Amino acid sequence: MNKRQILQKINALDTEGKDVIVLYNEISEIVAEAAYKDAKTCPSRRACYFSIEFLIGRSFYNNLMEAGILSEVKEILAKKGVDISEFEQIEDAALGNGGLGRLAACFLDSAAAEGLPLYGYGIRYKYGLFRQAIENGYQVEYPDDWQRFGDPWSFRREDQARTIEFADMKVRAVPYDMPVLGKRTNFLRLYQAEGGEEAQKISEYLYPADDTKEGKLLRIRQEYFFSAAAVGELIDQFVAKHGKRFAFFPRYYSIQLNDTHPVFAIAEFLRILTVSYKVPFQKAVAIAQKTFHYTNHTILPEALECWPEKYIKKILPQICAVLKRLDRFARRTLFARGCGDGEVESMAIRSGQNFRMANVAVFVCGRINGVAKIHSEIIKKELFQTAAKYFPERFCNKTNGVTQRRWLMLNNPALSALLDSCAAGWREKFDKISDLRKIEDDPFAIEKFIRVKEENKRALSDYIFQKEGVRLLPGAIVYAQVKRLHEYKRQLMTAFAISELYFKLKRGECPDFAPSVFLFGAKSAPSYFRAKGIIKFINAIAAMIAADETVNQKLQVIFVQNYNVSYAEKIVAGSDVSLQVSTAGLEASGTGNMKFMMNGAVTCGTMDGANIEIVEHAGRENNYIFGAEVEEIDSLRENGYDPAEYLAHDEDARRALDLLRTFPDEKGYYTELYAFLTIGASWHKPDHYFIFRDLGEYVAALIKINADYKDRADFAKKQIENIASSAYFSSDRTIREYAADIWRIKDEK
Ligand code: 26V
Repeated sequence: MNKRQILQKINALDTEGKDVIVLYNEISEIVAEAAYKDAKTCPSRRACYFSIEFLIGRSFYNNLMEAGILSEVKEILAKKGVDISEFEQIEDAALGNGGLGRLAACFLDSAAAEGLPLYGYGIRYKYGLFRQAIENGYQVEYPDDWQRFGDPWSFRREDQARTIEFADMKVRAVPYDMPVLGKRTNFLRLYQAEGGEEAQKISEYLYPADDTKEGKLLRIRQEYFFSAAAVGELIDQFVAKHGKRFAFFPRYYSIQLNDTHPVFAIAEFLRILTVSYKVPFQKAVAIAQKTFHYTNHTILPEALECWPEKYIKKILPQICAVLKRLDRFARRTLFARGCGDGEVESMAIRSGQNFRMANVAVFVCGRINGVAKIHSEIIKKELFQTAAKYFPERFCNKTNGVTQRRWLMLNNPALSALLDSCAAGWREKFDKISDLRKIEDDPFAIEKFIRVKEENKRALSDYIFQKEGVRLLPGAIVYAQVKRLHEYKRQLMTAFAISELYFKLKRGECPDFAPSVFLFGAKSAPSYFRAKGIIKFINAIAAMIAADETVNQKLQVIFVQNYNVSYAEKIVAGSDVSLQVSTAGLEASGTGNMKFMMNGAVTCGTMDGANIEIVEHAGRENNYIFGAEVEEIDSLRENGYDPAEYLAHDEDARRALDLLRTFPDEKGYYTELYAFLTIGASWHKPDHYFIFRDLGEYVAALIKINADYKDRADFAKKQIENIASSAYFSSDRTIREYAADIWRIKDEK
């Protein structure tokens, strides 16, 4: 890419009286066009990342940075009287829900940076993840019309549109390509559904509610739509270049399935090979085995996709036939391998009247991975036990990572500048970040680090003031729990812990308590009753504390609205403590934990997901680990767990729980939560996520942090040690592992 030419064009733009949105589009188009011309589409061998979500966030600053022109453009604009930060009001492509979608975006960024040919395939939703407002303490959802400012980063490829056939309609899949900038320019291809009104609905909303038959059918259509478009395209490309010797297909293409949503790609692949090209079924499966790989991102039973056979039969009869055939083939193969009846059933693709998508992936895919060490072990031991017994060579671990370009260089310029002086070369070679460790013995440099944190906190406070109308308590310790709202992540436990701190402060038990701010950011699925109740509860606690003059200069709770990638960028830079408190065994990895670590927050959390590896690298003594580990949780689950036993010895915990009975409960949320915690509800036992097992230790950890923070320099050392140990959690490392062990692709630049 010719930087000079791009800068000249931007310099030549007339900015006089121009609307910021128009200017945004003009600048973006100049950069996007240059990048798109640079995209190399045909390496000899490539990997394709199929994902129903790509949580990209804002492209503008990131792409300018990747193009190496961010500071120059900033200067050019400043000369013209435009502040580059004005573009912050624009766009934030939220085509994803949370971790899985953001991981996909980090991977594309890292592959481009590493010069690896990795292409993304997904859906171009008209509306991304809903915009959240908190009104009267309740979550309210508004549509996210992310394209309202234009979409200058995408190129519509009408010439490459394809038709996707359902039994009841034909849908056009029109690709939109977004260049992914880096050492090598790759692209992300998102398909938009076009045709009649029903056809368009397929790419209208991210994650439509699937608790009704209509919702399920739409979700199946979405999954098949993009999987079939992408796989069909790759096969056509292969045939055009190499003819019909499909045995060579895996030499040119590796396809990574990001969870089970794109698993229809396997069925479509088998359908095309066997029906259109008459490849024998068994041979087609063998080719698929060398082509497809699967990443699991959750072990929660309710998140494991099962599709009723009758739905698939209705809209995708040929795919239904392929899946049934694959089920018979799998059963035969497994019996021949020596599996018992129970084992075959546990791996069966067709079970009851459903197709189990994870079992399709596990039976076919060459490599299967979890996303953190503990998670990869759990899927072998539990979720896919039989498969791991008979096909151990298929299973591996790929611990997640995050891109330091967005999550450190871009979001934290102050810390980046410090790193430039203390860990020279870290931008090019991220391992060098460990040089920061040197400053742990240099009081002057530590002081500098502390000032960087303060500066980021002030910026965060300004941002929060602008969005929420409140400022952070000055000089406070900032704790953050920002992530999707889910019971297993235990935001409710944090709410109880804060309530206990509040009781203690009121009783005057913590005279030296350093002012503390707890930040929450979380969206709940619109139909997730209990999660919405937890949001309301946190807001009620925030209001109770804010209204109490005896403590409100010591303790503050803020629930930020519409937590998204851009908000995350500010919060991770300005926080001291990262709250990662899931029930051990249930958080596959977490990636927020890594972003906080890189930005110098200590982890206060359980031995779960990647937290375990974080403390392995940064030292348990530099973090605050508490709570039951996975073995204990397993044993409590097996031998009976009764929250009442823990509550009996802990008056403050009882009082915290009782808040659910004292706050007004217009919508019945608290009554249900209270019942769930004490007597159980539906298929959940009382306190299904073991909050009261861990709550006491959680409160103790928070008090310890508060005390340790008094020695600011010593606490800063812990924070610095976390940053210095974060190289392993770069998604550059993760993507290199995928490239070497699974895809066998090389630096093609
Ligand atoms: C999905 C659903 C859907 C239905 C109801 C409950 C439920 C609960 C969890 C999920 C998770 C979807 C998959 C996902 O985003 N997993 C996240 O993937 C991240 C990237 O690997 C990982 O860091 C997170 O630990 C994991 O939760």
